[in-house]
Amino acid sequence: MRQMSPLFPALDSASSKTALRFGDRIFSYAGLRGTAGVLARRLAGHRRVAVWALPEPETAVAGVAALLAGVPAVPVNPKIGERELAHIVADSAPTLVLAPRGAELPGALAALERLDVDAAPPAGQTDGTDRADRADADEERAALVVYTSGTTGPPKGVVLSRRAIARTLDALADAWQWTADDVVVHALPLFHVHGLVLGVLGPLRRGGTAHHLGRFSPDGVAWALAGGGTMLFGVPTMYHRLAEAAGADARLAAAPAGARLPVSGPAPLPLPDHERILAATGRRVIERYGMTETLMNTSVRADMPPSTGTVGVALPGVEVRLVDDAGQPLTADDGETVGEIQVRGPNLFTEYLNRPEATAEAFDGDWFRTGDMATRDAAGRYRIVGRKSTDLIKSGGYKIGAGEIENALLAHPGVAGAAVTAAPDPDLGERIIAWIVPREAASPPSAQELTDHVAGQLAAHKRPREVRFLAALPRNDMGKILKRELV
Ligand code: MCA
Ligand code: AMP
Repeated sequence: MRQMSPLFPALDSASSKTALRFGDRIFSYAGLRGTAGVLARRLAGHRRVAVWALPEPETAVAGVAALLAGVPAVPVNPKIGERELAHIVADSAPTLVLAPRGAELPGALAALERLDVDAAPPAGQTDGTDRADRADADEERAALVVYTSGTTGPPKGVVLSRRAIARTLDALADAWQWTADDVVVHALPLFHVHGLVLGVLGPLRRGGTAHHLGRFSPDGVAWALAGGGTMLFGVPTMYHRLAEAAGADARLAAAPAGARLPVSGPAPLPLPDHERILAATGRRVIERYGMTETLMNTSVRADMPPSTGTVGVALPGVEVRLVDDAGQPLTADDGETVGEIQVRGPNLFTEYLNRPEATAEAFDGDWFRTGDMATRDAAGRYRIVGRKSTDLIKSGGYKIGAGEIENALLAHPGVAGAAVTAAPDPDLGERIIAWIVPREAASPPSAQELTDHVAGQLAAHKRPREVRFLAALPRNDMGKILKRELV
């Protein structure tokens, strides 16, 4: 067993410095240590805990408590649909659910033992003797199980170790010159790596501050950056909306001037948005590239020349290579030769929960196959040009498997055939399009009904934004749907 130093050394300091800020609710390091420490003691002995991941400080407290206790946490999207929730609960088999006091839970979670997360520790329960971290924590121990969409079937649980989290955050600290003085502003969902690991655990590991806005709005971002925010984390849709708003309102444009580093991922930020933000705010957005399975692989560094349009260079400790169709490493660094990105390093996940075959398939030896296609230039910078699979859709910064939506649509009684594709979208990056063959041509279900059906079964962000009806889907001789002919 390899032990590691505490994940959050600053918790030990028990200082009055602000660790977390959610709207008006502020937690100092001392307060967080007390609250999370009390909770951590009550998690002992649990196999895995589900966390009802509302964009509230209780989610951060629950996550920190689980890490302190060494019990893996499964963050759950609070807007999740029934079918997806049933899958996640059955697959991850949590023995407990953590939720803010008073929050209502859907059936599959309500059936579990529940522990309310209080914003403040009950009086008298913090004796100050809790260390901020278990001294015996094994760095390979699972810390989080984060569900991510594949191209087919239900989401897979990605098991992330304490080591992967610590190493990725430390590599980012190096690339972004991220310190205890930084205040990270964001409004990201807390059931994915971006919002939870980078946006909450990241500032806590540095001993800095996470400022969550609860909900994204250009005004909210401008206000938080004018009030001391130094870094901004967002998905491209958020930067697009900021660019639009800043163009129309000089006050908004001036606000981010104090923020030294706006960071974007996990989808490409179009050049016009880069340029509009630079022109309006004088700040250059940098991009980083990661995946749930790999955490962060590459980034534009704070100390390198402008590299707009690239996702920067390999992070310290991460090995990145491009391979050709035959899986042979490419040596070209001409900025033109395209290969699949494979990565190796301490940032990688441990396994897909309960899916040994899927885990094995994801690797070429100890290299993880990302499925992302890219070029590399002489400066070692990667430019992502697309994905290997057309069945992976990136909308609003969420990775969404076409197959999962098709299965949900096919479960609707009015649907005889379904195919899901993506179309470019100026706001969402890609927009989900459902192609439907109705069971009764004369009385097809309405587009709204199908949209609501998907949102109810899966999650609102997986709903089609457009529904198109057809008499038949184009198929090849093998019966496989020819999506190329649809788009
Ligand atoms: C609409 N809504 C519905 C329906 N239609 N609800 C039920 N049924 C319907 N038919 C509701 C939604 O629930 C939501 O409610 C509201 O309408 C808007 O929906 P949404 O699609 O969420 O809004 P949007 O405007 O399209 O969202 C844009 C967004 C969002 C804010 C940018 O896409 C977002 O938060 N993206 C972040 C994704 C992210 O963090 N990705 C990182 C994961 P309400 O009004 O209550 O909200 S990837 C990752 O972690 C990797 C490792 C990485 O590299 O970072
Ligand atoms: P997810 O597993 O949901 O975290 O999505 C990871 C995927 O997002 C990667 O495999 C890439 O396809 C994509 N991605 C992440 N960051 C970027 C970026 N900066 N530019 C383009 N694509 C990105």
